[in-house]
Amino acid sequence: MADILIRGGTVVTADSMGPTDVLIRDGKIAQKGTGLETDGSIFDATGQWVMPGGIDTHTHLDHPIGRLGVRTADDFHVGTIAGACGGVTTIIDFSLQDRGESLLKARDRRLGEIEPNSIIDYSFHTIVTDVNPNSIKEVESLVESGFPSFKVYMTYGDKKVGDGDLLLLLEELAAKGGLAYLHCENDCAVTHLIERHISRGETGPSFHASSRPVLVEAEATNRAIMLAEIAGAPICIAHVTSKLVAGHLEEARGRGQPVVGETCPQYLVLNDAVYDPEGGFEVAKFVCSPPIRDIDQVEALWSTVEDGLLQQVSSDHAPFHYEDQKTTGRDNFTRIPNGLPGIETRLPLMFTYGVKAGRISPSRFVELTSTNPARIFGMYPNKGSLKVGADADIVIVDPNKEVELSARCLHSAVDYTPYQGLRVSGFPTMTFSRGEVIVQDGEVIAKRGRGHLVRRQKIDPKSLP
Ligand code: DUC
Ligand code: ZN
Ligand code: ZN
Repeated sequence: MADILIRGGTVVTADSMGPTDVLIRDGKIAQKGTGLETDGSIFDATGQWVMPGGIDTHTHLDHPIGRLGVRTADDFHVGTIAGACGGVTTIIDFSLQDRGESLLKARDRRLGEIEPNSIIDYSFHTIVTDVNPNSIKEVESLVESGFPSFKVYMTYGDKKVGDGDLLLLLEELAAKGGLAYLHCENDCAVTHLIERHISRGETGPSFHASSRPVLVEAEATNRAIMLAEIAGAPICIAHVTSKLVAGHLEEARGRGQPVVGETCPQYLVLNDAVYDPEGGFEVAKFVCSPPIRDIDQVEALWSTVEDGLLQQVSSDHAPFHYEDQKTTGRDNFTRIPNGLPGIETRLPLMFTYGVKAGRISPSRFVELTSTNPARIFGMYPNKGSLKVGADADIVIVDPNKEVELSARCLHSAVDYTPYQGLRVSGFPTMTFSRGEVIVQDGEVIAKRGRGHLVRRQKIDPKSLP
């Protein structure tokens, strides 16, 4: 493969920003400096920012929701195209263990689904729904074969793992170099609040939010942290929505516990006005768990992103069509599939509402959306950095190019965007994956199935950001 030179741009990494040329050889970063030359191809990045490709560690592509008999609207081809167009070069999606199923078998089934389809690099977290002696035994093989992270739902019907089983799993993860990635909501409280709404005939989509208040999330998060401390296990708390919850993480980190947290753009850019009953059933477009919080919580959450209390921003991309999927819950909000599309808009939203709004620095933006995700989940520095020798996963962004968001301009199969009409910058003009141009000026030029599996390192609790 001929060398590629990205010339004249401003390189932004998690720790610096400045004018730098980047030379790519054989899919890797070969050299950085000023005044570099090549006989190969040259891309002029004058006036643009050159950054490590985005890493989205929380996507649900082609994800089955058994209870409702639906799958998310994007398969691994469409979903990774949407990701690449939004500057994402690596995803970590999920393999879901059916009850009684081997974790390894669930992982292999998912690999068979993604391999022929993904245009970007990928890995999976293993969702453990059934903690039994065999699942515990399989933890070591998964960690050793490059799959060191394990997702646990503390709520969600038959996917829920109870405290005793969670503790067993955490102990095994601590012993074998794994990390738990936790969805924290108190299942008893959610069930109780849902039943109360339904018994009163309160079945519209707005009641989704009041059945899952912040306290439900805060209680489960605190419990997860305490169980992790008992087990001595490192954990990552998924989709933190409020400062109260982030405060539990802060206390634990203050005690030296290896705990990290993520939030998502929907909790920073939207607020609970989206649940106004005046919106009728269209409110269902914003039904996700945990739900979107009120404006005061949103402002407070920004402060946790600014001052380093939370370590990563992922999308929790879980797209469901409005017309024939969200509408499953027209008569009962508990039957609305939970989730929002976001893989393609994560970087532009964080760029616009974070960097351009002056809330976070360009380096912090890279840290939250690429470098820390790589560090937390065992891929750094080969991913999430522009160090010499790392994979040349690069996005080039024109910071001044604005786009008005609409479902039509995005690449997900879903029929709406929660961000309709917002004007954002931060879409890439070019996305490189291992030195190959996969998107240029909005045109996708990647072969289906070109993505590689990323085998990840064991988790060293001391190296968590
Ligand atoms: N909540 C989740 O936990 N996952 C998918 C989407 C959602 O809303
Ligand atoms: Zn979740
Ligand atoms: Zn999720």
